[in-house]
Amino acid sequence: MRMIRTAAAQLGPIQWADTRQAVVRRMMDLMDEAKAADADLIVYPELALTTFFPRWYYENRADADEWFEREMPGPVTRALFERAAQHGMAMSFGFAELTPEGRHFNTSILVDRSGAIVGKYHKVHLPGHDEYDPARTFQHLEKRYFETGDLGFPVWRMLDGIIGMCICNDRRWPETYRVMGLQGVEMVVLGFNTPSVNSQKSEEGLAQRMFHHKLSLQAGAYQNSTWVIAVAKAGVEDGHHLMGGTCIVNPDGEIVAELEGETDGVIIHPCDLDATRFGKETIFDFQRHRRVEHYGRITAQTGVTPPPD
Ligand code: ING
Repeated sequence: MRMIRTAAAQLGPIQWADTRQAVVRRMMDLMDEAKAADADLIVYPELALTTFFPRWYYENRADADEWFEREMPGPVTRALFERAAQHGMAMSFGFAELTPEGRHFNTSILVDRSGAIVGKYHKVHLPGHDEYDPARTFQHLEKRYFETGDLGFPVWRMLDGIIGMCICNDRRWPETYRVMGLQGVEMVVLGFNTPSVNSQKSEEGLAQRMFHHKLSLQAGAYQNSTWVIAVAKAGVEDGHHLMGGTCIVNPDGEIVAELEGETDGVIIHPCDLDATRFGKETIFDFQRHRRVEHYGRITAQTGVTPPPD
């Protein structure tokens, strides 16, 4: 058995006015709670250090740079890395990254037990729009503030297994899991900030959102025989409601742990990486069963090409 005692550490709302220092203190409290339960790895949400600022429109995009981190660890987050190293706990969290070259990404990192950053991911599937859209009940401007991820979907050997990352909207796209599945991924960790209502379809509320969220996680886990750890930033941020749904999904696609509520909280589950073996060696033995000669459209075209009339 290759066991990773995994902590999914949900954050409740982060208001515009909340400082990064206050958020890091909350993250450290959750880390201490996870340590008390002997967790080996702690997973935090997407954009864990700030409010979900892409809901706000900035005429001048540079004005949104206040929400970005220019170094990681930086002056405020260093305490979190030090606490993780003290605990000997690996961690993953998301943040807005402004690189020295001036590039903007919705980023997540993978940090080993010594506090060293061993992996970085830049969000590929950016939902929403890049100009102000008056037709929407609220804005979702990730395409305005972030570039499309440029690192693909890498995986890393860590904690005696193969671990990959994705971020929020990525979880809705089967390609995300499959590209990592084709690298042998045994655990996918992800954070999300998901509005509880659809800004373009007001009748689509929380129940439907939660159904699609879990459907996406469970399918990705099952179809690639991998663990999936999904962690919410939840609750009402300056009047905007983000849904919860933090959960741990096993390689059979079953939700084995779920955190109720929309506040700071942590759930722990012993994830046996060897539980991925049966699926990878039987029904989803890609080498034996996949027929790539028929999959050309998946990478040859972006949009839909319907049949001739
Ligand atoms: N948030 C949402 C998500 O993918 C969204 C945006 C919600 C898109 C529901 C489509 C449907 O969970 C982020 N941050 O991607």
